[in-house]
Amino acid sequence: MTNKPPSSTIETKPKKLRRLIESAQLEFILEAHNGISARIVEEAGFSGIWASGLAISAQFGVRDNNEASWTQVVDLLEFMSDITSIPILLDGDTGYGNFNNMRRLVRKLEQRDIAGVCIEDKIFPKTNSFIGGERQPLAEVEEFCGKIAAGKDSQSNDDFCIVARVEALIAGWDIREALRRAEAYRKAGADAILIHSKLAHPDQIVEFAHEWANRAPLVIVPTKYYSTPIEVFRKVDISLVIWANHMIRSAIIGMQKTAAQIFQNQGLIEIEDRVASVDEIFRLQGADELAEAERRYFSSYQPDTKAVILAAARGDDLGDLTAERPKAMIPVGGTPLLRRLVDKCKKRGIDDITVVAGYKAESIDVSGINKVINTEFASTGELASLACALETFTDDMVIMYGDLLFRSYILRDLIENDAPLTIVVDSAGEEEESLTGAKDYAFCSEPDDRSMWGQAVNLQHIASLRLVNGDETACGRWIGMIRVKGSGRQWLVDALQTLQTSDNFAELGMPDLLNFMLESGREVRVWYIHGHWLDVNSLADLERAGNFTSELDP
Ligand code: SPV
Ligand code: MG
Repeated sequence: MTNKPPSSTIETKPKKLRRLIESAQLEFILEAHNGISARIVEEAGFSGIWASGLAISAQFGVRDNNEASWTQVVDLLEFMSDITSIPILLDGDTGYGNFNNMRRLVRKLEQRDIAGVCIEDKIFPKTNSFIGGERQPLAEVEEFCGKIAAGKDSQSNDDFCIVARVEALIAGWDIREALRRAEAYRKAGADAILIHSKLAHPDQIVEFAHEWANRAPLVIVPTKYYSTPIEVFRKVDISLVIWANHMIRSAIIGMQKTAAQIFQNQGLIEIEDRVASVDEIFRLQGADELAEAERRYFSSYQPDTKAVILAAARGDDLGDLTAERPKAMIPVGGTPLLRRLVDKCKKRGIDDITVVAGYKAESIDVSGINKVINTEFASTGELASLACALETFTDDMVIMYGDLLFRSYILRDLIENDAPLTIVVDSAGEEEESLTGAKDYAFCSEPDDRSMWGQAVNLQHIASLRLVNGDETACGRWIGMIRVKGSGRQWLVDALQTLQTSDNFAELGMPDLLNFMLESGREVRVWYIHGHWLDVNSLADLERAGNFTSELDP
């Protein structure tokens, strides 16, 4: 499905079918009746597909009497052909009419990249050969020869194959009549002869093949003489065996069992392990290829970013407001902070959101999240909460505090960063700052040069004081957002696991994690912003938050 070789090196489907039919060894093709069964046949290793009239009509739920129109059949074939690279030989019944209908059929099949068609010498509308075969009249030999010739004359690819199917033995005629017809059809241009028999043993086929003596490739359908060893067919130089209906028959048994069991049990527990997983369906449909293509072609594609939100803290400075809920659940402008945060994530295509809850975890009833709980929230800090989400870490995620309010572009721009670790630093001055609460000052390799977009700046450390050593000044505040990409995940996991073994792990916060990684030689990128966010640590912050939400983007 991906990375197609240059068209000049591809063997066409008609050529592949011709090779199968004309090869010196016995070949096999298997029935399929829709896109997914065709894919399964190819995956099993078959070199060709029989688009069976019986199976296709059955999957439509109609009889094998030309009840499905030929255009309905051709439409279905298109799905089968699109999802496979092996050739499809259509069971074209009688050609759906006279020579003229046959001409149009061949042209339409070639347009769908169908490799060949088999037509049988009966009268439209036909009946399946195993239903009262003797009562079915055969076509006039001359008329059928005209149909073959018309088909051959209208094909544009020389390799397109027309197989002429002799129904004389099915209709109760003898070998002589079958041979007479086969020879006429060969002379009319048929690429191969399908000789059909409904006996439980292969005697008619063997006798026919002896008499035929390889004048043209022979094709057989051993549905009724299924117990015949393959060697028998080889010995009489059969070219192609069609296993004509076994995919639809196995599907029917599978579906009947499943339906009965689910009906009886009124539940799925017994059936789950006996049916294909939905992931297997996605695989067969080629979901991976689409995901790849989206990355390549779809400009508004959002990568599979996930989010981890830390919301275990009560928010002690908020007094009674957090008596019954953590601060992440405090409403701002009528909507809890966490709801706003989750909505922001979803708006950016981040749907896989893990929230680490702790204090009053049960009050976090925001839909669209996976909740994990830090049961030790009362005696531990941010890193212990983050460690609770360790299992959910991926190569593409964002970690955030649960009390953040920010303009949407901040998250959008952060996600665009492909460095292993990127943090958002607000370079705005004191006027933008929270009035209380811990401030995580970021000391960076360069101050924010606001004239440059996306300058490469690294974090040097995070501290709770703006000034250190009397002269070193922070370049801004870390807002509590980290972007993790690719190897950044492993850096994070390694650091967390190492810190987990230290005695003071319970006291550690996110700045300690960042500083530890920096000390271990990891590079942490800085993405500067200038205002447009706040966090909620106090009643004063909450008041500002109320004002801020009215400025927020919709
Ligand atoms: C079919 O598969 O539809 C065939 C083969 O025509 S048989 O059913 O054996 O006639
Ligand atoms: Mg048929």
